[in-house]
Amino acid sequence: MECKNENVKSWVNEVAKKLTPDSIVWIDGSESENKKLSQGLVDDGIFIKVNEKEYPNSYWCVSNSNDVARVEDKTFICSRLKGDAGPTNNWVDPKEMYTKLDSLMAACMKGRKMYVVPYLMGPDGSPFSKVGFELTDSPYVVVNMRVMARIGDVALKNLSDKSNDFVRGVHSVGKIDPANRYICHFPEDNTIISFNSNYGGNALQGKKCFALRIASSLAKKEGWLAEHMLILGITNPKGEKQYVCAAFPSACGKTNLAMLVPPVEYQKAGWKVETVGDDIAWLNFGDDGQLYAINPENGFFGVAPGTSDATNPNAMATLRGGNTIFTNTALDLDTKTPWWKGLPNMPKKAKDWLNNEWDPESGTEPAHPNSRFTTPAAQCPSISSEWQAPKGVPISAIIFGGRRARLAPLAYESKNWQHGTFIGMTMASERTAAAAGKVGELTRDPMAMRPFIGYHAGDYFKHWLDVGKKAGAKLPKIFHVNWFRTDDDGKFLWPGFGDNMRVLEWILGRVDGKAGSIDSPIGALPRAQDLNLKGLKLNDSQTSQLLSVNIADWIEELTSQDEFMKSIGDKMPKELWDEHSGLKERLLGKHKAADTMTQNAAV
Ligand code: GTP
Ligand code: SPV
Ligand code: MN
Repeated sequence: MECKNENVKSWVNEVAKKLTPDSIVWIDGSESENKKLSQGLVDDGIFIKVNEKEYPNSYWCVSNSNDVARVEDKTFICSRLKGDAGPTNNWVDPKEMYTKLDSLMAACMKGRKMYVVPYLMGPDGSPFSKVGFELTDSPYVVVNMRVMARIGDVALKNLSDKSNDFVRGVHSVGKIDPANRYICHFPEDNTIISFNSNYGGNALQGKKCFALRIASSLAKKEGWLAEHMLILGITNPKGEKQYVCAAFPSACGKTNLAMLVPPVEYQKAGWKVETVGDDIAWLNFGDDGQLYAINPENGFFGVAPGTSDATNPNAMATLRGGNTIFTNTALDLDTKTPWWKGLPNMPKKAKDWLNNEWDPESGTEPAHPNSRFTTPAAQCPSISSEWQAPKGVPISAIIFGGRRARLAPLAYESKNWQHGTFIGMTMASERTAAAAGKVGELTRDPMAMRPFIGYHAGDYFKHWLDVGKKAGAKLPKIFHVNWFRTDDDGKFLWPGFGDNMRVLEWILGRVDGKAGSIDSPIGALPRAQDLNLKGLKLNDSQTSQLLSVNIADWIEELTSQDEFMKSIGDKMPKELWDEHSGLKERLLGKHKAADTMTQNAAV
């Protein structure tokens, strides 16, 4: 299908004039085109075809060793006013950034092809879907985009000939030079330019650049939400189906929760879990006042380490379905299969993610902690029949959560939308390998969106509050969970993965008004008797640690919350300061009243 949109064509020519590729290749998204591109990557020694029996039509590759994760310090929101980017974003004046990039990128595609990738974020024909174009010199990006977004003709079909309503994206791998790496967003021009990275969220522009940063800014203007959330459907034994969204920071369990396999007793009782999305949700109000979520993506760009038949069999089955790209895992040279920690059968002979021969005796990890698989969502055995529903799925609950070794209990419920917004805004989590930086360090990560809010964070919080004030809105209940609380030896207290179903059951029980709870200063907590813990090897002390609120720790937390809220400045909404004061009062009241420092919900 030929692109007839003059706005697109003239822009493509303009970019080509500056970047001077040898040729321009329009991507149609076809099978044969994909075969050719993948074979080209094999011929260039970039892709290795893996074992056809284990993973049909799948490839293994490594990135440059300096290019293994998102780079938040090289990510910019270039709005005209600095105040519109706010304190959580790096900002450069758009004129200055365009000039800088023009000079850095001049003729950068010389000797290369420029691929024009038309892509659609969201289901074909959905009123909420949006079109983007990524002009890239990376065939790796093209074949990954084909899995992660709906590319080629389907995108052109969703753009009318005269429309100017599309995201303009330019990407060049340059020389993969970290010193001149730039991931730039121009929200006022619906434009993305990324340079000198070929990895994940830096290079696959549909994902974090468009579907979160640019989309969050559009969502603010248009009255909807673009969020770093999985979408999940749960059917109870009565056959009633409900959907929930959950926002966890990068590498904190979204893909795993989205593909949850309920414990056997739950399956026998008739519970069923289905996947709608594993990373991003676009939420729009329906005519009935409910929030409906679509998954703008078409595939999963999932964390490999820790993924196995024991933890996430649905992800493993998706990979075995083939058509998968493995980036920065190890490669078992005897079996020609990708390998990472968590999989059985440690290789005897393997290449590591640096493309070197790996010595199994060395004690080193052969896969990078942020190694990933790119795999089609449609192949997932748990994919919901509604995953491409044009109007989305109605959301009954929103769950926030992070990695907190000590502070946050297994689960708690907010009092209302405003309090829930406060709980999301005050989220914090220990840093993972998904972004450059020190792993393990506690970082404040409001709504799991700190790296992805495309405008002023204070305005973003206000937008959340405004969504809650919409006339006639039937809002989902808001919860917080923490799968990552540890004991004194640093071991996870909660078994996690499939057993997270037990917490989901409590959450749905709260939505239906059937499950019990006890009030605490931070929200309503499940008591041991409110959760189905049958079959778990948890002793009373472990259960009480999981379900308790340590008042002294929470009083300490107030200081860090306060610092973060102040860092947002005058735009931090007053309602959220009121919530903060309310929490403080409740905690200090408890502190005085209690004989013990710990409010133990388990007893
Ligand atoms: P991004 O793709 O970066 O946004 O990550 P994500 O939020 O989808 O995280 P993912 O589900 O890929 O999980 C990241 C890591 O956390 C993996 O190594 C998982 O094995 C581990 N993990 C996921 N769920 C749980 C859980 O319930 N308990 C424990 N202990 N670990 C978990
Ligand atoms: C994340 O970091 O949240 C991811 C991976 O989902 S990336 O696409 O690299 O952003
Ligand atoms: Mn993510």
